[in-house]
This record gives sequence, C-alpha cells and structure tokens, in this order.
Amino acid sequence: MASEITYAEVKFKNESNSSGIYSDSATAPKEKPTLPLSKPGRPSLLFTSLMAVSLLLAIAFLAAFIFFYQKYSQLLEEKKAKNDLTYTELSCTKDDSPIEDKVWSCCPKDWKPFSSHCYVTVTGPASWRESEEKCSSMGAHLMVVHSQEEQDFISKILDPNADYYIGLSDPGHRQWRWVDQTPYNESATFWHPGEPNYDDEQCVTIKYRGRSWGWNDVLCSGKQKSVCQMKKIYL
Ligand code: MMA
Ligand code: CA
Repeated sequence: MASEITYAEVKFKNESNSSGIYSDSATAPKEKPTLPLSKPGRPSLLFTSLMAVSLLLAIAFLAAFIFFYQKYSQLLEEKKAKNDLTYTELSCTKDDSPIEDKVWSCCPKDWKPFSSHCYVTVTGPASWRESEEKCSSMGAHLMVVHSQEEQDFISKILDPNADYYIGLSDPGHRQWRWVDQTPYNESATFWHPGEPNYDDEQCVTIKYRGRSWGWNDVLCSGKQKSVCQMKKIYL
C-alpha cells in the first residue's frame, strides 16, 4: 500500500503582498517583521545600490583628486620656474609679429638672441652632466641644434680652439637624444666626417676641425666648455 501524506493545511503566501492574509497571528509563519527588501544570505537591493553609489563616488573623488593634484603641481612648477628666472637685467627687442599680443622678445643680459631662442657660452670646464646642470640652474638647457642656420649662428660666437658640449647624448645603444626631447632627426645632423666613432663616447661637442664646425662624440666625463640655450622671454 502506498503511503499517503495528507496535509491538513496548505497556505500560499503572496510575497509582494503579505498583509491582510494572516489576520490570526497564530496561523502566520514565524517571520521577523523586517524590511521587505532584506533577505538573509543575499545582499539587498538597497545595500547593493548603496555600495555601487559609494564606489562611483569614490572613483569620482579619486579622479577629481588626481585632476586637481596635477593642476596644482603644474601651477607650482610654473611659479617656481618664474621665481627662479628673475634675471637682474633683460635685453628686449620689439617684435614685428607679436605672440599673443606680447610685443617684446627678451633675452637675459649678455645672452645672444637668435630666432626664438637665447644663447650663452659657459667657460667651465665641466663634464657634460655638470654643464647641463649649470644651464638648468639658469632656466636653460644645453643647446639643441635644429638647423644649419642655428649652427652657423652659434659657430660665429665660439672659439675655434675649444670644444663645447651641446645637448645631445646617448643613454646607450647609439640612441642619440636631445635634452629637451626634440626628436633626433638624422637629416639635420652635423657630425664631422668619421664621427660618431666610439660607443663609449656618449656625449657630443661642437668643435672646429678641418675648416668647418661640426659635432664629435666624446667621453661624458671630459671637461669642456658648453653652450646653453633657452626660449626667449615674451613680455
Ligand atoms: C680624436 C677622434 C675623435 C675622438 C677623440 C677623442 C682628436 O679626435 O678620434 O673622434 O672623439 O679623438 O679624444
Ligand atoms: Ca668621437
């Protein structure tokens, strides 16, 4: 004989509307009167939403923080650069084609203007790194040669018996790099014939040899004169 189970009472509860069915508390299932959204073991929708909102807020705050931090650092950087660059005297010329209604283009006293830059020679003698640091301390950098005209201009004010560091060096593997990140353009290089010739000569000088001015790779530790360059100051 098959066993038979008879349920005395079966009740179906409408989950979304539990009110009004159990008028008698004795027959109602034992259930804590909690928020309808809360189910044990599974995070409630409210909790999940709160977490999502908090996460989004955190991300937004982080993004805002990074943004403002960068702006602030940039501002500090500019302010520092301006403070550091208080020259006692400037020599200015009135520009024909003003940049953003700035009429005067200036170089510090004793610096030589050419095109959009100012140049000065440093006697040193100093290593390549020391020379770059010296330029840096004056708000400049070792000279970057962009064109034949620029090279011709600077050559006229250099001593043909001296070597001058320029802002070109090789961090390794004969990868020539300009100090100001100007791309190294093979077609605008002025190496002397036979140069560069030694892998351990990772710095570059401009020098007079065989009736012309050109570049030579040299040991970075060598003590040389140098040429510093900076952008003109527009007022
Ligand atoms: C030679 C020549 C250069 C090299 C120097 C190092 C005098 O020039 O070989 O390329 O850099 O020697 O002293
Ligand atoms: Ca060389």
